[in-house]
Amino acid sequence: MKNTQIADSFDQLADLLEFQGANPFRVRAYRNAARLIRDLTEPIAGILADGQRKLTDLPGIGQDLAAKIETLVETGELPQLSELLAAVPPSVLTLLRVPGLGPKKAALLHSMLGITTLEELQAACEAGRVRELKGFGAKTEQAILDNIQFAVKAQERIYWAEADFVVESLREHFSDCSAMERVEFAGSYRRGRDTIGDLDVLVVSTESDQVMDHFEKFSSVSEVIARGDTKMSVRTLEGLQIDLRVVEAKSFGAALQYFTGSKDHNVVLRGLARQRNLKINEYGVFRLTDEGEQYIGGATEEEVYGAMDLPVFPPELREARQEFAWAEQGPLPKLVELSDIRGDLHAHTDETDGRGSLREMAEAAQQRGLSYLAITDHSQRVSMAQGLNPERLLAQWARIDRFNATLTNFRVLKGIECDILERGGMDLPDDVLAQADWVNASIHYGQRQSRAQITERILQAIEHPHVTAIAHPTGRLINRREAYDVDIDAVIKAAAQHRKILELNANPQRLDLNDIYCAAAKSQGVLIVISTDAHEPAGFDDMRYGVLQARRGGLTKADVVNTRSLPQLLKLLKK
Ligand code: DGT
Ligand code: CA
Ligand code: CA
Ligand code: ZN
Repeated sequence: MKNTQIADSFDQLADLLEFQGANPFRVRAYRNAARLIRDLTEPIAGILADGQRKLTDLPGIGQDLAAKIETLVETGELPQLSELLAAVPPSVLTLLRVPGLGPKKAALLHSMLGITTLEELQAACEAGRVRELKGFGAKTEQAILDNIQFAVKAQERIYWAEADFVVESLREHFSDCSAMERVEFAGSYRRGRDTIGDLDVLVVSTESDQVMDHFEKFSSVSEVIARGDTKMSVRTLEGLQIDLRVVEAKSFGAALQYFTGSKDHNVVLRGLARQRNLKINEYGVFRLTDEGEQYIGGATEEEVYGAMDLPVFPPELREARQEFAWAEQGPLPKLVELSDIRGDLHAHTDETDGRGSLREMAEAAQQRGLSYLAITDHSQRVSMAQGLNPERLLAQWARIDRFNATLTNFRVLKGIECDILERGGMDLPDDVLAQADWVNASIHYGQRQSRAQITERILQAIEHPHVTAIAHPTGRLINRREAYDVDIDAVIKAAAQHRKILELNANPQRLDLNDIYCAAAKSQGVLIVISTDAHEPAGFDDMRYGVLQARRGGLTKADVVNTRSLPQLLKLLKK
C-alpha cells in the first residue's frame, strides 16, 4: 500500500469522525498523521518491513496510530473506517457545519436532493425545495438558510487552542534559526480571542531573507501567498494563514503593539496620541515638530504606552471596551492568572461519560497543583452518558468519603452536574441535592425552547436552595452551535440576588460564559467559577483556556471562586 493511500484513509477517517461529532483534537491527530505520511520520502511499508525500525519513531505517531497503520498495510483496510463508511455517505460531511443539521438530516438532503456543498444547500433552500422534504418544513428551511453563513464563517476561524498548537510547533521550528533575535506572536492570538482568523508573527532580525527562507521550511506550510522585503504570508496545510513580519529592534515594541491590536484599540490610542502632538505607528512613537517627525521610542511596548502615560495593557484587554476608562481611573485590575487557581469544580469520571476513575481524576488534578476537585458526574436524565440516579450518586459519594479518608493535602468534593429538566425543575430530589458539597445545574435538553422558557428554567435553578452554580450558562459550542436563546441579563441579576455562581467552562470549544458576559457578571458582583469540565485526566489542562477568557472579561483573582483555598471555599459555600 502506498503512502498516499494510507494518508487518504486517515483523512477520510478524520472526516467521518468529524461527521459524528467526535473530539476535534482526535480528528486533528488523524489529519496530522495523514499529512506526515503523505510527506514522507520513503514508503511506510519499507519501515514496517525493517526489523530495526519502529513507526512510533516518526514524529506524531503514537502507539494507536502505529497499530492502525500496520493493520492498513497488512490487510489493506481499517475496520474502524469500513464501519464508519457503511454508516455515513462521505460526501455530505460539509453540510454538518450548519448548526442544527445533524447527520440524519444531512444524509437526507444528500440522498433526496443530491446536495453535497453549502452552496448547493443554499440554492436549494432559496428555491424552496428543502421544505418539501419529509421532516423539514418551511421553518427548518429558513433556519438552515439563516445558519449557512455561520457555517461558512466557522470554516474560516479556528479555536484558540488549535492556533496554540501551531504556535508551539512554530516556536520550536524557529528556535534553530540563528538569524532570529526574538520571536513574538501578536494579533488575536495574543489577545486570547476564542477563535483566530490568522496568525501574526513578529521577528526581530537584520537578516530578513534568512528568516523568510527558514519560515518557508516550516513543515506545515503548503503555499507561500506573498513574500516581500520584510513581510511574508503563507498558508498551512490546514488552511491557516500565517503573516510574518521582520522588524528592527528599535521598532519591535511599536510593531508588537500595532499588530497585537485590536484595530479598535489602536484607533483609540492613535486618537489620544494626536491630542499630544504624537504619532504612533508600527515603526515607533514620533513627536511632530515644525522640522518634521522625531523618533522618541518604540523598542518596547513600555515605550509606546509610556509616551502616552498609559500602562502596558494586558493584551487580553485591548478591545477598546473598558480599558482606557480604567487606565484613567487608576491602576488596571490585576487579572487572574493560571497560578491563582486552587481547585476545579466540574469534572466527570467513568461512572458516567468520563474516561478516568475517581482516583485517576483526583491524582491528575493534584499533579497540576490543585488542592481540591469536585466530581460532578451527570444526573439520570442524561441517559446517553449513563447519568446517575440517587442510588448510584449516593454510592459514589460514599466512595468519595472513603477515598478522602486516605488523602492528605487534597480533598474531593461530593458534587453533581444536575440537569435542569425540559419542563423545569431539577433532575434529582431535593433531599439528595442537599447532601452535595457542590451542585452544578445545567441544560442539556430542550435547547430549542423559547427565550422565555429557557430563561425561566435557569432562573428556577438559580432560586433552588441547593444549586451552587450554573454550568456552561449559554450552551454555545463555538463554530458548531449558537448559544440557546436566554436572557443572560436576567440570569446575572438573579445570580446576584441569590448569591449563586456562574461557570466559565474552560473547554476550548465552549468558553461559556464568554468574556463579555463574564464582565457583565462581575459588574453585578456575581462570582465566576472557572471549570474544566474534564472528562479525562488530561482534561484538566484546559484550565488555561478558561483563565485566558476570564482575563479578557477583566476578572481578577477575587472574582474567581476557585482561586480560594479549600477552607475559604467551604466557608463561602456555607453562607
Ligand atoms: P483575526 O486574525 O481576524 O483573528 O484578528 P486580528 O486582530 O489578529 O486581525 P489581523 O490579523 O487582521 O491584524 C492583526 C493586527 O494588526 C490587528 O489586531 C490590528 C493590526 N491591524 C491590521 N490592520 C489594521 C488596520 O487597518 N488598522 C489598524 N489600526 N490596525 C490594523
Ligand atoms: Ca490575526
Ligand atoms: Ca493577519
Ligand atoms: Zn459537565
